[in-house]
Amino acid sequence: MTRIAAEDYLEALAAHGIEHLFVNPGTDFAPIVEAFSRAARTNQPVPRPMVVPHENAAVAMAHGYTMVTGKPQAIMLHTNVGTANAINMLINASRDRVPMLLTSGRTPFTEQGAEGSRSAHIQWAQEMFDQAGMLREMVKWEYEMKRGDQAATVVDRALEIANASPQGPCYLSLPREVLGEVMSAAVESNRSHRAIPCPPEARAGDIDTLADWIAEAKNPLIITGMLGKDPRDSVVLSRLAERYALPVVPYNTRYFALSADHPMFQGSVPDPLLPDADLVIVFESDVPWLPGKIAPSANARIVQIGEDPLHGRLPMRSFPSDLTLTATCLSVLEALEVALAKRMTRHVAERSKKLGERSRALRATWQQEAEHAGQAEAITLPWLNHCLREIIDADTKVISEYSFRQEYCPLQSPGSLFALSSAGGLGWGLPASLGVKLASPHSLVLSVLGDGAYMFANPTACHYTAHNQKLPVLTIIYNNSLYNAVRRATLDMYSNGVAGENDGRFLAELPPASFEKIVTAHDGYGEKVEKPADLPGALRRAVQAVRSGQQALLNVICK
Ligand SMILES: Cc1ncc(C[n+]2csc(CCOP(=O)(O)OP(=O)(O)O)c2C)c(N)n1
Repeated sequence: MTRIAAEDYLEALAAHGIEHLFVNPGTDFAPIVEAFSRAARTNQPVPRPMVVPHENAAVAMAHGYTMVTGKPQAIMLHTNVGTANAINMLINASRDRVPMLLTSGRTPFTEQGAEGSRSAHIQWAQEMFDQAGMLREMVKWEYEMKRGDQAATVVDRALEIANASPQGPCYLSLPREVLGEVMSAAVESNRSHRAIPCPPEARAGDIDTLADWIAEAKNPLIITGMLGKDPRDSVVLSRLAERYALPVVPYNTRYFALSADHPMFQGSVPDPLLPDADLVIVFESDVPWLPGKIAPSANARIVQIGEDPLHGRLPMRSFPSDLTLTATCLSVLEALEVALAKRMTRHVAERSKKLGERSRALRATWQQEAEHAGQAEAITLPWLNHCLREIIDADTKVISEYSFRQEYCPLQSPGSLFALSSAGGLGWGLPASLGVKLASPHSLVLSVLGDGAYMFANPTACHYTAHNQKLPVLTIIYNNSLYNAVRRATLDMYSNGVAGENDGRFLAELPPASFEKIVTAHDGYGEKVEKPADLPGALRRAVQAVRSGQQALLNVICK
């Protein structure tokens, strides 16, 4: 049998360790279908294809999988229309630097005469002058495969760029004629001789400066954003924070940075500590505080650390920095441990006492809030989170689309928390939880989402995939019948305006729906919960369903 370029292409993906190709196919896929079929016949290693019936879900699944494994995955979508559907989740992955290979078919460029030329009406209207133009800003690199014999080298190039620091998505468009090109032999790749540059590490001199500043500081403060992407980050941070009494605020954290049980966990918002801090150390945070609301003291030393500490892909950002380190969190934390061990650190004992007391007081407040919430008429966020304590174990993975709060439900394990990208493209949590489950089949995987976020996720596509791919996840909807973030934004500007008279609810109200019924259409377990006292039992029943292999959803009606 003749060989086609799509076979080289799939084999190149497999050679890069890509285990899954999340696909949403179209008329452009014929050579890919043929190549998968041939591979199945010959037992040739290729990624496992998985049909996901919405493009955003496919990208978020890849995102979720990579957050757990660190390994980029590939997605293939249909021409411009399918690709357009995926851009919301691509923006999330791009801003949070999650490596992936996003690909789409390209409508055949020849109208007739070639193998793979146009054969359907849509193939004229689906052609664009610049298909990649709609997503170019959100990828590190993009290319259109021009010839069949490029199949291996374009994959090599895409993945070396996606994997190099700072990581991120790459895009490849795949014309049908090119994928279907008949090849005389398998194409060669020199990928084993193309070493990817190592992620950056800080210079020794900068580490010394930072260690000196920490040793002198009276009121240091650590703010983290993406720290914990490498789970080892949080292990070293935990040691360092305790040893040197360094308060930590994981602010809009995307990963588990520090347990809320740690005495140096000082809440999730920097505002109470920021004005008095004389040293602010920012680890991988695009927005370490909201400058319109709060600012560090003018005398404070500010340190910004990250693989791209200037966040060069953000058009505008002007946070101050007295020391800017282009380095991974882990390399800085490890180097600091060594450097600080050689220094006389002042103020540690007094700070340890002061912050320890503050942490105890905060934890008592959170506990009281939760207990109080348990007595209330309606379920609230503190109660929902507090009840999660009972079902979460060291191996549980929590996906948060804003609604999870460690304050009420401390986690303990590095790699146990994954939260929505700083870009805030809603509809991510549920499909990301499917990717996380795919990567960690033995863990309890639960997502906590708003009712708005749930609907953005194309729930039917996600529940359908959970069922068909045997990915039993637990979805918990914090259902306040509201776009509360929209309401808050209205009140921020117009609490004294006419909109404020209606509590900012205009355009933000979401009439309630029985979301628990949707999951049952996909053989899932669904329950609506309305009373605080009913929540623990409902969670237990849902976990039981999940443990028995059934996806589950709780529609938690909240105030
Ligand atoms: C794809 C997308 N569309 C719109 C928005 C704007 N937006 C931000 S928050 C929000 C409301 C979210 O509602 P919900 O998930 O119920 O959470 P709540 O704000 O009520 O806590 C919306 C619509 C967005 N971030 N992403």
